Amino acid sequence: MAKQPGSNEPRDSAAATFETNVGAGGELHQIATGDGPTLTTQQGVAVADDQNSLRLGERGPTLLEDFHFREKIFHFDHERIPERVVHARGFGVHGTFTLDESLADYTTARMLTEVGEKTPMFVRFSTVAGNKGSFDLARDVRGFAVKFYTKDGNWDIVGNNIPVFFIQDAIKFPDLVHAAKQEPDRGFPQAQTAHDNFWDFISLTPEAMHMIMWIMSDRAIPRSFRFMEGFGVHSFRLIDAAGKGTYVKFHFKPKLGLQSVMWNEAVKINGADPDFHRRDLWDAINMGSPPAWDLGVQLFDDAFADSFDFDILDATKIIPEEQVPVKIIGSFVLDGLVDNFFAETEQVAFCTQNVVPGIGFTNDPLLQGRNFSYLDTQLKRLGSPNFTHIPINQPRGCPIHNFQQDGHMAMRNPVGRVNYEPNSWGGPRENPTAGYRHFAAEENGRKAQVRSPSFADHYSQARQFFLSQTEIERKHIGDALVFELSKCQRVDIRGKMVAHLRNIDEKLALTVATGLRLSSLPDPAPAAAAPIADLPPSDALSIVKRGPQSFEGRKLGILVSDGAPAKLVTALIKAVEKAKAVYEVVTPQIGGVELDDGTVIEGQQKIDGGPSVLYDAVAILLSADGATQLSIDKPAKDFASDAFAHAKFIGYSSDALPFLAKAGIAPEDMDEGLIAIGKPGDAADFIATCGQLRLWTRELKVDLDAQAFLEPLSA
Ligand code: HDE
Repeated sequence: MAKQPGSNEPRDSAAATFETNVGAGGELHQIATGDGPTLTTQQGVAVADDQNSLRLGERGPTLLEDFHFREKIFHFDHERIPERVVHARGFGVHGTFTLDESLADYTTARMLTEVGEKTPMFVRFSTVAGNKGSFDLARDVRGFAVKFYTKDGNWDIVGNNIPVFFIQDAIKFPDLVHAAKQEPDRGFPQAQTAHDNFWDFISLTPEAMHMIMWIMSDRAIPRSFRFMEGFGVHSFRLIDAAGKGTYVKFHFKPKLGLQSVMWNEAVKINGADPDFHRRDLWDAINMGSPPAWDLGVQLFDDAFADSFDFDILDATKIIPEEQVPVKIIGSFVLDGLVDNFFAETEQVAFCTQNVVPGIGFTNDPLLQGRNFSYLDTQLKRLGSPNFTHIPINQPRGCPIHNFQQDGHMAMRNPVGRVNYEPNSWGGPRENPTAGYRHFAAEENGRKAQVRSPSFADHYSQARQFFLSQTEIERKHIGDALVFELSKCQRVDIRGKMVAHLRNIDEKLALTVATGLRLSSLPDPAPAAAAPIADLPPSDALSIVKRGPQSFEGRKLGILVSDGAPAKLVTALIKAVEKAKAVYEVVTPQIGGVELDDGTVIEGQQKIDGGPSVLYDAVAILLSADGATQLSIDKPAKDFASDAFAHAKFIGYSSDALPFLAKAGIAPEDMDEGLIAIGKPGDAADFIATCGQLRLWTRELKVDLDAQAFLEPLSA
């Protein structure tokens, strides 16, 4: 049987035992003993007693003389470093990139030219708005930050799972982040944009409208880090040996396909398992099923840039894949868990300025601003310009030689007499051939605080994104807008947003206005540039159109009772494993159940701890008695009714039918997503159907908001 989720063994399992000794004065000394090295102070002094501080008399005051106690508490007091202002909650893992196709015609970067070259990397996934202790399934952008330890030095692509951004100029970033995070007077809401300040700022920032379509779409509630795309967002530049530049956009495409959850599901997952995304990745890597992505590039030149409808320096725009195809050049596997979360995930310092020879920047004003911000932020967080000496930040593929010295926590000072350059002694020298050369761009113009007119169109690609979605994805965007704006207390902010939506799609605007019960439809917001209404839709923008059609990497929850049919349970488990998926057995008590052939199967979750929102599909295999017993149990009934409401596929044994009816799935509600598993042979068919992931047609029947979507009020 394959390894199942949560089965990670502790890395060091030496057990401790306690011994109680009686001292000369009759006092008690309790000492933990066991295998393992001697406990020491930071100075290397062996510790005799780690249970009791030094005190005068058995019940007397604690003495300052106890250097071990003071060192231990002092160190503890200073354990925290400032969390990231944004992207505070993250999860990092190691991996390896392998190049399949050379970009030697465009760049000198060895990582992108030496076919077969394997480059170690570290990736940190994150949410943006929530604090470090917030939940994983916030509606939010996900950070997808990558550090490649290349032979030419460290190269960071500090990307997101959404290819555009809210703003066009870095000077607006503090305002955006202030508006999105907790409101300053009350310190809430946490990890959510559903509040007045965020929507106030957005309603006054038309350039955000394309990004708003993306974050109101299911992209912002991904099922797993493993099923997310990543994007470098900006146009970067590849530079060849002759100094010629080619524009490039970076894409990461998950081999397992795209998948998201539903909003109602996300809300419940956050309660059931706030660590849902990190646990998912931890489990997948631990079980030996590491996720992988293709690395792709969109390459284009000045001629394309000049002919494109939008400015390629504007980070609120994409270049549709249909216009410039994504060329896959290699892939990466993320298969290494960190040894220590703080040392690696917390201390990793990504900087957009970290590029290697052959890779350069463009004038994207967001990128230019980021190049300042990331270095600056690392000094604040890590406290020293020597943050590059921390192992996770050190280059691995190349030597480091320079005359930078001293500072807090310097681990790597130049040796010898010389610490300046040029010098007559020796030591590191510049290398005009291999050294980094900035792209020699021709620049001229007026020095002024301006925004180029080529950045003025804020609605056309928002519309293109919306119209590229399937019907159900469009509904979800409408639902999300109604949900978020319903949390705004100021009615005028709701109206201002609908005014923007009118420039994107009239039906969407009407749906949202209906969902909010606006008394009248506001006029469209004034547009700085007339929107282009007929940009062709792009299938690459839809999650559903890029769905995997396979259950691989997904998780089945199997609810069983005492007396459940053993043959069906066994067949189902086999089918899950064959599909390279995983399962968890959910039982009334964690100790498990006895199946009808007498075998005992352990539960991985007790019903209340394993609600169906944690699974991609569920099977409910009960005996007749089990069905009767569970019919009074609310968590068990929620298991079934939530799976139904979340449009999941549900397999069931015939004896489970009365239970389903009690859970609110009446005989007349039965649809093709409810699949009888009557004999072992049905199990494989059920799992094959689960590959469709959801039965979206059901959603329209179980959601009142669908009415506003199906029949919005007319203007
Ligand atoms: Fe960031 N961003 N950002 N950002 N960003 C940070 O750096 C910033 C932007 C992104 O896992 C900070 O180390 C500015 C776009 C990721 O450690 C900070 C602007 C994109 C991460 C910062 C942006 C990102 C950060 C906070 C506007 C997608 C997490 C802590 C110009 C392409 C990296 C830190 C990790 C983190 C500044 C906009 C992605 C404050 C000024 C666009 C994935 O430096």
